[in-house]
Amino acid sequence: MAKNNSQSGIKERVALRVKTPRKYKVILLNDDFTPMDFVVMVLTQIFRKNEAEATAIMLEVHHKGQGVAGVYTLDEALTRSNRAMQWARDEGFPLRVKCEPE
Ligand code: TYC
Repeated sequence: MAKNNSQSGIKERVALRVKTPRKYKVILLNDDFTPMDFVVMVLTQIFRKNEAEATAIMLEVHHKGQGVAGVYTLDEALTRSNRAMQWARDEGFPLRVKCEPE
């Protein structure tokens, strides 16, 4: 494939991407209102963590401001973060979740 920009090599990166789809981190953000046990439930039920992993991630978010709930394809990352935020909204909690490339 011809290269149209020798500085960035965009075409080479596009070609690689076809073989290795980009993964996305789902990141939980801290707030002062969402209960700790609810965040642990989100991590166990939506992000399939065990109780110990979920508690460790929740505490990391609580103490450091954010933490990674999991790494997924874009579709999986968006679906899980939307489910987490919708569940929180349904319960009246302001939990925020963001997705970013790994
Ligand atoms: N800071 C919250 C509290 O003290 C707990 C919390 C943890 C909230 C993680 C959001 O993503 C979060 N109840």
